[in-house]
Amino acid sequence: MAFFTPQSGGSPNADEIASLYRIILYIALVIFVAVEGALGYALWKFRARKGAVPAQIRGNTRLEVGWTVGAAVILIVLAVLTFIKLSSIQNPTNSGPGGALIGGNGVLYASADRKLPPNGKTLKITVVGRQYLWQYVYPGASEPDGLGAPYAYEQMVVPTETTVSLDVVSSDVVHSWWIPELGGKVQAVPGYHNYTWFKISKPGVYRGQCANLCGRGHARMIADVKAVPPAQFEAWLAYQKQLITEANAAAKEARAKLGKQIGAGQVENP
Ligand SMILES: [Cu+2]
Repeated sequence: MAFFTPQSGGSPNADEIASLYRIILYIALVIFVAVEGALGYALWKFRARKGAVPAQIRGNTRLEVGWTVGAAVILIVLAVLTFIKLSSIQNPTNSGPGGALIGGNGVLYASADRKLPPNGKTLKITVVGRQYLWQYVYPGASEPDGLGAPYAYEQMVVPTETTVSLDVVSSDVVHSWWIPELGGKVQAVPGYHNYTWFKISKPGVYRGQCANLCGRGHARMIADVKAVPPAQFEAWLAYQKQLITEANAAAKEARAKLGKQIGAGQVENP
């Protein structure tokens, strides 16, 4: 049945989407079989026979009221089920007991601008879509204006058992963030912030790609989320910070060198 249903297994919201899909699929299957069965039976039972004159029926109020009310009841049931499931799809749950240290290590952040789990703590990552690459900006900026934050491209590394909330934005055109096993698509629209979340219990790599045709390089705009134990995540994040610090130092040195060579801002006469 997995072929007919959405991918799931990576995060609770994706599992809820898949189970809602299944409930609707099974109800629809029962209706489909009943309707097609009745149609087939009527075709066979009342097929044309020589000399037979079919019954001439003009309407059946009870039957017509019956299938109108029946269809309405089915729709109401589906709508109620959907709204019941919707909250567990949209609202994040708390991090698990084995998640990245609950309070104290500086990677869990409260936030006022998105849906939060009951305890208010999530690891907040900004997902920036651009032609043709996904960038992930982590908390931990070294400067107040947000500069110096650790970041990564294409592969997002996250701690297991930790509620991760994503702030999805775009720096050029509309892209769509989608890792099927971790939940539904989220559009990255210039000038807007869209939010989603996931919580991965099994370490591993969850693959996806941009799901919105965004230009010539769209097919190459792949993404994956690598879930690792929290300790490994901390080490990875520290290493990213170190790389940025080193690159900044090297850039400063190179600038100083260039400045000495021809004198800063000077241009030779033609
Ligand atoms: Cu794209």
